[in-house]
Amino acid sequence: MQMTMRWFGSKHDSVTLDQIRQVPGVKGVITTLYDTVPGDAWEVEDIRALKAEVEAHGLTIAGIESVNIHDAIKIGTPDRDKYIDNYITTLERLGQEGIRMVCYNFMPVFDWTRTELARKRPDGSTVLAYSQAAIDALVPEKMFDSIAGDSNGHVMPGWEPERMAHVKELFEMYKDVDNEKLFANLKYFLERIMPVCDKYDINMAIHPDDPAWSVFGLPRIIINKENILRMMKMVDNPHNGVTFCSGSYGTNLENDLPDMIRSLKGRIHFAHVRNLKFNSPTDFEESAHLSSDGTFDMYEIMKALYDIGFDGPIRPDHGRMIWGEVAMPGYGLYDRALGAAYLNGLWEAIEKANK
Ligand SMILES: [Mn+2]
Repeated sequence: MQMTMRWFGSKHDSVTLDQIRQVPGVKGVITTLYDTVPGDAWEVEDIRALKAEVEAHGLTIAGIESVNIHDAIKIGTPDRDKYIDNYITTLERLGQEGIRMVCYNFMPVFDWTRTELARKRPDGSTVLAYSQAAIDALVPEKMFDSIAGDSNGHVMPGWEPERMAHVKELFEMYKDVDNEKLFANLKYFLERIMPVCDKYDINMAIHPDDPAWSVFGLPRIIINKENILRMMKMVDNPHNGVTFCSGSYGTNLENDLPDMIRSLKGRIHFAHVRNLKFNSPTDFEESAHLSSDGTFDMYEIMKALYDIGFDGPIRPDHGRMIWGEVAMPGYGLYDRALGAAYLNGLWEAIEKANK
């Protein structure tokens, strides 16, 4: 595996490349062109400038998170091909710059959903949290305000104001899209992009839906083992793979994370590893990465990745906000650095125990 950290670009991130470079074992970043709009083709000069900036700081781009998918593609509207053509152009340009892993998601309207961005824990740290009861008491249009009002002035990934201004319209556009239709639209998209992925050896890594169940009645398909195996089989190409995100699949306690990892051998192209602490099956918060601070056995998760020969980029995921840091919720430097060090330690121990 290759340890990385997510970086949103110098215009948007409070964490610098120089800081990331000093985290032991981190040689690469996962980044994106944060100012692009879903559906547009990325400009060659912008990709080159991003790459040059990262490399000037002694790091490499280990992959892109994310190239977002235009709603027309997810809904399957008649003009979707235009947006898929643009997506293919972006992949081509990334491939030509040597970028081999692209993360994306296929969630309607909302990206990940949390009901609190700064829930206070007993030790004074704050974390992102989710409570189904809070969701049930909320109308979708209010969701954006609650996310935006709590984000320390940052635009949260997947919660861009331009899209969220049209939440009501988006809900209307998705009204005939059920799980089957969403699967069919995903298949259509994947079949069209696989040739360019084959040509440039680009691994597509779909991020799971978070939480792993329907929110506000919207369809959700990338939620469990059965569905991801279905997705692998419906476009059976090694470049059609997944981002294994323990914190997203883990929202559903029925998902056996190490078992899911083992069933995806050869198709996990990117890993997000973090822990959750459950207060009830429908109320959880993002804990420190350490096993004993949350609900998951992080050793078993890393061991499963080791056992399937995982060699792609991995990153610590959302961290707690600690030590007075002010940053994008989930994306401060300190707790993610602790997470990276811990995951590196687990990996070294697993590696040596297996020699
Ligand atoms: Mn994730």
